[in-house]
Amino acid sequence: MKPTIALIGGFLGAGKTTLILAAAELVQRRGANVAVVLNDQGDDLVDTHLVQSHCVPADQVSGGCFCCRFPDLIEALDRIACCHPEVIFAEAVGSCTDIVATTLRPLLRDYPDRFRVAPLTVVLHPAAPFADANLQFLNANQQAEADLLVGWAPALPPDARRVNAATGEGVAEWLDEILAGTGPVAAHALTLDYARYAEAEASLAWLNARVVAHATPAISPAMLVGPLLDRLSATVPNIVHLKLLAQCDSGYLKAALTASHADPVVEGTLDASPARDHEILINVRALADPAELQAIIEREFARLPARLAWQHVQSFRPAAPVPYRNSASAPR
Ligand SMILES: Nc1nc2c(ncn2[C@@H]2O[C@H](COP(=O)(O)OP(=O)(O)OP(=O)(O)O)[C@@H](O)[C@H]2O)c(=O)[nH]1
Ligand SMILES: [Mg+2]
Repeated sequence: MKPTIALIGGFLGAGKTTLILAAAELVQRRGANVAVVLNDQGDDLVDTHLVQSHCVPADQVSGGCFCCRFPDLIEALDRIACCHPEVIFAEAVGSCTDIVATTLRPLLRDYPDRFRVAPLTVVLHPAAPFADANLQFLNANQQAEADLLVGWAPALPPDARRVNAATGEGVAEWLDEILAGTGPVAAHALTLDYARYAEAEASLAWLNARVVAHATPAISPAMLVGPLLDRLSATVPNIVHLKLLAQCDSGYLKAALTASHADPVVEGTLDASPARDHEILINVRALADPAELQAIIEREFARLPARLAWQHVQSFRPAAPVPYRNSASAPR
């Protein structure tokens, strides 16, 4: 049987991964195989490691969004086929839009024998609409192309349904609907000004890094990164979404900040015992200068009670999006 690809869009920090994890667990409980393909402008994705730590097979498309890296998406789907998934959730980059024209319709048109395609679900960010014009441009276009709008904020627009992955409310009903194959798919293609789109994405600084921390004496992940998160919340300007994953032999800890000066939301093995060696992944999206952002991150990490080895760090503004395909073009 052909696997169903369910694309999940929505703004940075809206709750895409959280919803996918809740839905993936439900699919597994129903006895079916599930897999996830993540997507980012950079490498070393917190989300990919988080999904794998929940025992869900995951692959990723990095270095650009699904639209610009469409062949990489197909390759990721080829690789993940070895897990025989019946359902594949694909999480779009949180700054990405025009997914219907550049990803969903090409999948429908060019791969009808390989995949079923579910309606495009867009998760509403609880803080939207945004005061910042660039963020709101991206957010508004993402919402405009949704087949289904879901959200978990206390107040939702009339055309959105309540789906709260944290409590489970509405998740099974939403999953049944997107897997039923009865609703419209890729029904709302945008007419998008790509110069404006590029400008809006480039207002963001994007930092992905992987650091190995060796602590003497040994320290628990919570004790290692707790104070770091407080300092990052206080010093990183205009955070849009900051994600951090600290892993060691005794467990992992994942933390998220969806605004500067906010309290981090933490999950994982909160009582993991002390360890000497920790691997820390950090992904930050902020309205900031990339060089300044990197300097702040390196300065705050340097205060950790551990010897650090930076494995990889990249800090940049997303490049102008150039879709590989769109619904009007002939296959290349
Ligand atoms: N109560 C509640 N909180 C949620 C829900 N979904 C997400 N959150 C919160 O929002 C934060 C961000 O969620 P993610 O799932 O990482 O958001 P995302 O859209 O995948 O973010 P990016 O991948 O960075 O674009 C989480 O750390 C949670 O605190 C939800 O359904 N209910
Ligand atoms: Mg995510």
